[in-house]
Amino acid sequence: MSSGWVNVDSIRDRFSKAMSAMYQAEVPQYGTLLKIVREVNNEVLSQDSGTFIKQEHEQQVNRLSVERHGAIRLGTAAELATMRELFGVMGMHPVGYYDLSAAGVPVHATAFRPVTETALQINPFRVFTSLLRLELIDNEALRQQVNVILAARDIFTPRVRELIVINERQGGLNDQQADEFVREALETFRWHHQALVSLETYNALLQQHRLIADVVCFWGPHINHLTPRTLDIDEVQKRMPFNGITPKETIEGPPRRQNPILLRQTSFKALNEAIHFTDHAAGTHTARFGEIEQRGLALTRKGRALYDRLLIEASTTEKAANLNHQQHLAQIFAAFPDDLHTLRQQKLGYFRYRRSAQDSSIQITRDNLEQSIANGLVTVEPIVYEDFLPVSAAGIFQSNLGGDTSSVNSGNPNQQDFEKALGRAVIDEFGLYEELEALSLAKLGITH
Ligand code: OOG
Ligand code: NI
Repeated sequence: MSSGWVNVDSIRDRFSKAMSAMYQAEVPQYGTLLKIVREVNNEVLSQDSGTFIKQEHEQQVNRLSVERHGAIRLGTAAELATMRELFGVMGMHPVGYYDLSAAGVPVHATAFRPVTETALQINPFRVFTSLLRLELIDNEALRQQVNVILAARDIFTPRVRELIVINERQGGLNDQQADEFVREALETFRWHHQALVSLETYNALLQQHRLIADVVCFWGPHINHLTPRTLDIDEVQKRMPFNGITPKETIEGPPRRQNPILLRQTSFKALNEAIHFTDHAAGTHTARFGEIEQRGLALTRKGRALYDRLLIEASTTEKAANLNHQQHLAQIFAAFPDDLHTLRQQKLGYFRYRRSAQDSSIQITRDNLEQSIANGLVTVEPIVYEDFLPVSAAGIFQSNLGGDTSSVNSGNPNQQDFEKALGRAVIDEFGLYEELEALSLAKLGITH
């Protein structure tokens, strides 16, 4: 007998869909972007039937149609701790630590996301969640002012706080409570035309750092973008201008490859939106934008080290047009093997192993695994990267913050502080991919 509580994956699915509907209504360009992504994905899927492996084609196409990530920026440790509980109700857990201070953005972050294979398949909704690091701002008076402003706001509705407690006590939510939870949780992510401060304070904070103004001056951490996943990011980037959307110049991440790795991303510029300030002055604020992503193979630590090294090698201070940038990247990334066999042999990425439909009487062992792959008894498929990239994330931040980096120190990670604010340690992403790979081998009967 099931407990009568709604499955957490279903709550996340409802939430992610409600969020997408809200963002489409608030930011019409996001709806246009969804349309282009759907078109391009359908074209890729119809041209290349091998895009996803056959056994799971339907499931994966379904996952693709609901897949998106979002981002929010929080002001205080207490906000982050409650956010952890809120996402926890939906089966989203903090994975990874991202330090963006190196790129001049005074935040550190984690990604709340589902972690099991089944949960990811149902709806992989993730939220990149940053916490402002006031200690990196070299202005004591400003820090105090910000603390006072932030202490006076509550970004959560009283009812969502109650539902978090009810969920904890009951061990779940019933159908009606789940719907109510989704409605109430959504309030935290909504856009507010009404600021928390006067225009004068807003301008003062803006001058210190655009990011601080965005985090501090509003009633809540408005979702600042939602990002659908495309199977061909270069094609979507090309089509954006024909649909009235201006993308940022370069695509972040690795170059286009035969076998995509990690994550490629591009965004379009934020909207300029009318704001009412507490002194009744009218002004505008630029915060919300759109983004697309293409996901590829999850890399092992060794693969990731190679990626990081090549990325540094490719970095220049010159701003290049996307085409030149991509050509330059491609040259340097020629050093990164681009066939699945080599990627696997050199242990650069994680893979999922399965028995194919053929003769099932043969026992598969560690010793005959390669042979079984060679003769088609076992199929191998890349495990998709479910996380983010700090350098790319910094590029996305800067594309809509205007690259204002003046008042910030150089790179300065502090995972311990972040975890103290969060109230737990973040989950190590590599461990999760290792588990997925090991699980697939265990299903074949290979357990060590
Ligand atoms: C978050 C930027 C990072 C990504 O996809 O890398 C991000 C932000 O601008 O708040 O969303
Ligand atoms: Ni993003």
